[in-house]
Amino acid sequence: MKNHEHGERAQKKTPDAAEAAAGAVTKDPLVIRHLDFLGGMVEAAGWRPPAGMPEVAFSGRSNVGKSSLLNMLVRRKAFARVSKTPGRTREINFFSVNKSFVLVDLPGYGFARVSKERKGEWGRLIESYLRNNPDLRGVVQLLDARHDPTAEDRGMFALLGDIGLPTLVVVTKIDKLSSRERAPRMAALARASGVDEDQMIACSAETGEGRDDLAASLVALLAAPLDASPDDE
Ligand SMILES: Nc1nc2c(ncn2[C@@H]2O[C@H](COP(=O)(O)OP(=O)(O)OP(=O)(O)O)[C@@H](O)[C@H]2O)c(=O)[nH]1
Ligand SMILES: [Mg+2]
Repeated sequence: MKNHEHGERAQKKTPDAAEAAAGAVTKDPLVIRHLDFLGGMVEAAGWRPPAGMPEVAFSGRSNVGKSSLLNMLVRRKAFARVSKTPGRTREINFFSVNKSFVLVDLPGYGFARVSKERKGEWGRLIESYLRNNPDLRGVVQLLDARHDPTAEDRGMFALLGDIGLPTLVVVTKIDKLSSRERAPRMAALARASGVDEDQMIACSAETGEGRDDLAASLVALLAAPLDASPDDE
């Protein structure tokens, strides 16, 4: 939790509904005004939306809760599809928000019942999307609160580090842990994935926990100046 100085102005605890709806005094770091499904990318050289808007991609194991997290973030029940069948999201899906940036739902990896060949295709699709993408500002990597990072999760962290992409870690399904289990699990996940604990955000698509923290971190990521190291070009 960050503590900002708010000066003398007392924060209203319960903004009235009409004002909040009008966006007048809302503290929502990301008010959703417009949403658009732009389309899906199915192969490395295939269709993708026209370049130009900054993108943030959501990555993680199949069933970790990517689509649910996206829905929570944009406050829609069924915007990104949620499935009870792991491995359902097979393409890279692009959603524009407020006509100003793009959220990207990557296909989940690590689904056991998928052939080696199919896994190879997904790996190539994801890697080719992540590399050499000047619009990509960062990646939100999801980890399930109940499970240790898998070899594929570690592979993804290594790839993100190699490309040099800013990475936020979201711990999903936090509602599945008791309050007593939380702190040690968060510490263990931070250690196992090699990130600082305060770079991690605990979220629940069930309760809505973490939504505003995630929204604020995304807004900050999108606003961050692009790294313009001279040896890049
Ligand atoms: N309790 C709980 N269940 C969740 C949460 N987030 C997702 N789920 C459930 O987990 C399952 C998978 O969620 P999805 O959002 O489809 O996961 P995904 O990562 O998009 O999966 P793929 O598209 O297959 O890669 C669904 O049954 C969701 O209802 C959460 O925060 N809490
Ligand atoms: Mg999905």
